[in-house]
Amino acid sequence: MSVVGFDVGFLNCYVAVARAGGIETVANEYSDRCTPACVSFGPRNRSIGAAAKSQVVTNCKNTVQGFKRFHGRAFSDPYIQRLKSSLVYDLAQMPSGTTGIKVMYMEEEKVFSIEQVTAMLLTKMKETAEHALKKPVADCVVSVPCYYTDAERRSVVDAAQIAGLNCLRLMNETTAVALAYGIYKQDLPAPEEKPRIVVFVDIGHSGYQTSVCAFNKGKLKVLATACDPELGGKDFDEMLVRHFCEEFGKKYKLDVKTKPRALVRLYQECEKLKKLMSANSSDLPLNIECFMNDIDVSGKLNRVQFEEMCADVLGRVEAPLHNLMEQAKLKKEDIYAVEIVGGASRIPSVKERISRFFGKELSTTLNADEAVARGCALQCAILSPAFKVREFSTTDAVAYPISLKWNSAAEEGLSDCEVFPKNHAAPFSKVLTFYRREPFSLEAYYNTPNELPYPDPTIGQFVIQKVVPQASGESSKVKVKVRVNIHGIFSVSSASLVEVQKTEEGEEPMDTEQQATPEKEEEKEEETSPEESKTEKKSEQPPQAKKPKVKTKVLELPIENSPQWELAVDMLNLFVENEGKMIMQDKLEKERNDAKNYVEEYVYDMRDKLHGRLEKFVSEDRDILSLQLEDTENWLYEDGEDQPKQQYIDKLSVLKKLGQPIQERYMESEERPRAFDDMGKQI
Ligand code: ATP
Ligand code: K
Ligand code: MG
Repeated sequence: MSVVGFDVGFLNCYVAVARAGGIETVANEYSDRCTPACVSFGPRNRSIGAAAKSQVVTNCKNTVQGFKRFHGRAFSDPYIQRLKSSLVYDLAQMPSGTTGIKVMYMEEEKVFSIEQVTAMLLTKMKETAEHALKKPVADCVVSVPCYYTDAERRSVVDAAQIAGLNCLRLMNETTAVALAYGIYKQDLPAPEEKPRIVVFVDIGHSGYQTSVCAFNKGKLKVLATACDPELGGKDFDEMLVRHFCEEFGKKYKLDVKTKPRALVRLYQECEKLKKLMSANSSDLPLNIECFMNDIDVSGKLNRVQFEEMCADVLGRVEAPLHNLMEQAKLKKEDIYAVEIVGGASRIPSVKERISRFFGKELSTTLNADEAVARGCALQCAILSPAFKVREFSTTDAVAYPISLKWNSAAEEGLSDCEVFPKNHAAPFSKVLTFYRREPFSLEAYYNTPNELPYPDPTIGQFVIQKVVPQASGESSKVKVKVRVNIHGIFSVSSASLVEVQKTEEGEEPMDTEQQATPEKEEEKEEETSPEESKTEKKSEQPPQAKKPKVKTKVLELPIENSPQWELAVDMLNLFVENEGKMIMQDKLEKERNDAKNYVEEYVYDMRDKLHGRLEKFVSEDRDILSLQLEDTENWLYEDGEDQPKQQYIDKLSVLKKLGQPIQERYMESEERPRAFDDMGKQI
């Protein structure tokens, strides 16, 4: 059992693990706790994370970044089509209609689904966790933005599965932050007291998320969320890039947009400049050597100018805050604290606006970069039976209201019903009762299309199969359980038909309600009958002297599930298999490179020693070895540049065979005086 939290950011990813000492954010192989959300494809292998980031400029067409927003989206989505033109790498349509990424990998053109690309990133993060914990990792909690829809969430769950992970919960990023805040607080109000109300703000690279939560001892409840999925650090970078493109156009007559490499470099430099600007208000330089057409470029900017050019972006900071307070029906005086996290929350003018809105100082008690990952690891620890952690229950909120529509048996038309209003507690199950004679279908959809980041509000189709009338010919009572599960995903989780049987007088009726499937501890359940008023009333028993007792039997009904943009099982299995192959390929390539490096190291090391401490111990074999070393060096730069691993192993053993006797002679002479010393002591 592993306890791991993954913050899969748009730009930066973090891995937190639970160990005996508590929750810890762990570093990758470069001793960096931040792993860039970047995957690069090469002729022999993939590079992921920091190694990929270093290829953003040199291998720009095959290095993918910023793919978090492609989850659960059709390729034809206008949003994707708009983005496509601004990307350095290529997008393509998957056979299912979703978005894929087109790159050259292993010297072939390949299209990878977004689930595969995120799985690659998760593979890297999994390795980082495994390295830290020194054991295999499977169980984990993965973060997603709180504004993610069902299709996006399902896509991330699939990505985790492709990477061989068992995602115990997809956790909303702001909720993870709230958990990281609340679990250590010793002074929360008692359960029956008025809760402590805290606002959380996370501004990352791509998105702006806010939530307001109620805390009592041992629990937190998300009251409302409000977001701008398109406001983050990247929008500030965009403004800077636009500014310098214009300036360099005038000053140097360069059309930057025509050269992807130059553009990528400009983005990098602008991001650096933006960060520097958070700490300095004076003029700051931006210099890039050999930027385009061998021209060095330079410019400068100060914070006042920066804020001026970002006025529109900054103007969007307040709207979600208004929205949040309105939904929660709270006044500013009700807010105990405003906690901010996310890289872009460091921009002074962003902080200023949030602070002004609430009329209070902002709190930065949480680690702005690591809070999400830490919250996820805490949640994983709570869910894991193997780990003892303080009890803390987290109730999340439904982001978009969910409705069902169906063909009404009674009215010969479409009926609908909102099953989960906005901000309804989640996870949560509801049992709906229908009266039917035949199979019927339910369509789930988001009923506020304007709020969605999508053109299509469909969640999915669910067909309740094998429904038959009662023996008497009347409609059967069908109980349908719908739920928003622990990942925040809607589903029709079960359906059953209640069969009524008349029985002998005196026999005890069976208690059918007991057969309802037990729910998880945290999941609440509610029973409603959306059709009650519209459908036939339950047949009333005629007044009789002797009432026959009624026995009921519950039959489970099969459900055909077709969630929107679901990855087909055979595709998922294929992706799992392919990820395994690519991991193996990367491993083999690493071993091959290591073998080559060992040869190279031996050549340089031995040559040094032949002129140093080994000099006295070489005889006629010196020339042979020297010659071999030189030959090998030349070979490494020519034919030996790119050979199978075994070739390098063979080369190394040839060299070692020559070097070994010399080294032995040296060792012997080193040992000899020591041996005499030891004898001396013994006497
Ligand atoms: P998202 O949450 O949208 O998925 P993310 O989690 O990858 O994205 P973060 O790591 O929270 O994003 O933030 C990255 C952003 O914060 C980048 O735009 C980065 O330039 C910006 N940033 C980081 N430090 C500073 C700073 N000191 N001043 C200004 N911006 C900063
Ligand atoms: K992050
Ligand atoms: Mg983030």
